[in-house]
Amino acid sequence: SVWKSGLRAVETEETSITKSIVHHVQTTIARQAYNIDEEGAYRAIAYSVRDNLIVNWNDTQMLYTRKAPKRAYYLSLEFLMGRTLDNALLNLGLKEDYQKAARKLGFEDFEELVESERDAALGNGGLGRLAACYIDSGATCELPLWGYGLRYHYGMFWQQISTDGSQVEAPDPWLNHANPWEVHRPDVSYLVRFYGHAERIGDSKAIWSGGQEVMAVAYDVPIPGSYTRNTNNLRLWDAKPKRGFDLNSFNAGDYEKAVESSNSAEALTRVLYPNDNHMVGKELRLKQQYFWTAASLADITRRFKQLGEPFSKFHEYVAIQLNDTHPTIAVPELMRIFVDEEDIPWDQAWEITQKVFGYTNHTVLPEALEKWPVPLFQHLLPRHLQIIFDLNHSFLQAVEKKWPNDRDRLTRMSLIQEGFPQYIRMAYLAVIGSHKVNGVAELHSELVRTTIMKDFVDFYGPSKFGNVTNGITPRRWLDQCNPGLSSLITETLGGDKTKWLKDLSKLEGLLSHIDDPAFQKKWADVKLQNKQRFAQFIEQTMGVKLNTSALFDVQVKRLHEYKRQSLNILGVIHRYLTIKSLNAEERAKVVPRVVLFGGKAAPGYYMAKLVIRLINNVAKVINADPDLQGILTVLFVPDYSVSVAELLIPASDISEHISTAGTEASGTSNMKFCFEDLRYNHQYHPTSLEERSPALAVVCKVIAEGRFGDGSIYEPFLNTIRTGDYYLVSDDFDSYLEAQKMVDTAYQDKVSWVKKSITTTAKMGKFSSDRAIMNYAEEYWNIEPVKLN
Ligand code: 26W
Repeated sequence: SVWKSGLRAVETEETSITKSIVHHVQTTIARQAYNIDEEGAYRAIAYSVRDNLIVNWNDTQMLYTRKAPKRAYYLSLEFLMGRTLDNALLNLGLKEDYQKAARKLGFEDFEELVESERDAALGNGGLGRLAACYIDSGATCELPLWGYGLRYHYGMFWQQISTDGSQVEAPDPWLNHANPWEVHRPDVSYLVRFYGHAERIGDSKAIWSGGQEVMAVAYDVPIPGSYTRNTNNLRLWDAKPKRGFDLNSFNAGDYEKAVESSNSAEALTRVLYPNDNHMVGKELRLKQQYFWTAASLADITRRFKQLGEPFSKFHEYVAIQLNDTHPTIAVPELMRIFVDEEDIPWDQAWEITQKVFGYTNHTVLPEALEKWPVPLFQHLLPRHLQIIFDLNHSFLQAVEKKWPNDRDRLTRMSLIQEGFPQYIRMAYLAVIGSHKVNGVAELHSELVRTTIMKDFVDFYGPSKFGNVTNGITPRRWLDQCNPGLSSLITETLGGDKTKWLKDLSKLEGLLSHIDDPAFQKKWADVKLQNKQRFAQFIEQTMGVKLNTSALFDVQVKRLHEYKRQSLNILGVIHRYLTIKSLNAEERAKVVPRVVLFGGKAAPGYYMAKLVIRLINNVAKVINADPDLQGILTVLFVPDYSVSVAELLIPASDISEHISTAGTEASGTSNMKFCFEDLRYNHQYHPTSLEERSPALAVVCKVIAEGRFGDGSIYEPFLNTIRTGDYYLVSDDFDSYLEAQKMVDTAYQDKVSWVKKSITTTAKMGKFSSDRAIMNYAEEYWNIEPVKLN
């Protein structure tokens, strides 16, 4: 087979793979090989694969230590990894061998074993999944790149749908099952301080003492590259009380209080905050941010010190990327380490700090921009507040020098938003602390430059503000989740999968086959098989049968008003009413559709949850109506996750990206579907709904009248459209329906549809996260590949 020779694995030969699995059955999970269920088999296989990863991980880290190249660190509060086994096997090129070994042990259906793994759902949506794609690409491109995050004991909540159609949240205790993919490192630990007091000594230094200390302990997750031995590290921090429990309280005879204090330390990494694109100012969230950032910087500086180089060279060995503003406290924290702990003069410390950090902005929505109240900072991080005020002072002096007597500008640009209380603007702190700021798509980066950061572009000049268009990993999102398409591509492009999988621009080679009817047929067959695979999953989990010759129309993403799932479901109701008004003969001509929704709403987001409820109740009515059988089916797929996406996306014909113009920073699932955005120009009309869109007025009336259950439930939602209509649903409704008609027409021409599909895939090369990560490496981090042989 393709690529065994490069692997200095513990066991690679088929017989030794079997041996290694049996070994883990008998020792690691302590069972008998003849008496093992699927979950046990999965775990034994996982431990066997992990042995290979760890050998490669060790060799990679030794190489990095020996060569001492500049390294980059990706600080992200979220890593939405999904499952690991299948991905690791494919990256190692060992999937077939393990499949055979599993068969020998009596497990015929390998996919079933793979599916007994739980998702690592340590992220909300786009930002977290992007981080996961980027560390895959970092390893594949052989870059010395580590991720730093938090080891949440509860990942993204489990979404259930109650009988009335509403979202109900349940916890996701994913670590209750053993996690073979992490390595606990009790020897890698740091104390992180909170509260206490900061006492200035001299004009820039201070001593911060007292308060609470919490222990950060490392858990390492090996990240294998694809068809390379390079294996990088994702280091996740877990919180532990400084000593098992508070000894003072214990000695004072207060056992309960002692245990309580240990509880409060562990609460730090208890749960992922389930808010996406919406800032909620919880103290515990700020504690998470500082805990993770401080531990990561302590680890990074300790590694730097082992090089024996002076701190004046820190930025020649270290680049740190801030994934949104969540880790921005790293800026004053690095200053604190330099100035207070390493005795570096303030100005020099600031120069180095700015060279180290880069900041990526992922949203321009005002409600998502992080601002923390000054009193909270004063209480929790008194030394950092001093540093921020000092930085702000000299920054505003520089602004004043450039634009004398421009008070408005000073107010606008200050790190501190005035008021009662004052707030710290984290995005501004990230900008002044970084050498480079970027948005995540051309249009988004332009909006960053011309709107939220305009004053800063004027101050620093435009070269500080760049763009890195997001990307997705073709390993997970093509090869792994769509094996049928992957094989077809490989056979069409000359038989070596690694060629296109590691250089996605090679997909353009498909275009020369686009007129070949045999190729078109195979392409369409793959889609049909993917629809059948998905339909089977839906029948098993939801008991609904899907018409696999229908057009599969998908909108999967977090529920948010700006993303306008509302526009979609209102359009579905319009379609339903239209079909109902047709006679049988006309109905037979309608292009059949399966409309699929998926996504979670933040638990406190009332309007988003109301839209979920509406979608489910519309689905109930439509799916139960015999007139619509096989013509229109609507489903809300519960608990949308990475693993559900892997089944659903390959089955789709179109994907809807219908957010209000300028609100979606990039979108990355659009790349997974390879279908274009539908974007329009909007205008605000202060006129009645009937005037703006008679068609929408009818739809709203039907909802209000109770066609989908008690209409009064939906009044608050209907009112957002009738009055104000901030998200311009009524402005776009008619042209949205027009676009949907065009889709129906286009779908009827099967050959041209398949050709569109082939073209879309062929031109996806740019959207590989390999291209994106190399862009960061070259233009933002100045790091180079270090290949392990
Ligand atoms: C503080 C609360 C909070 C939490 C998460 C604010 C903002 C966020 C994220 C930055 C939101 C997010 O995931 N943004 C998405 O980032 C993706 C990756 O760049 C983009 O593709 C999406 O368009 C953007 O919404």
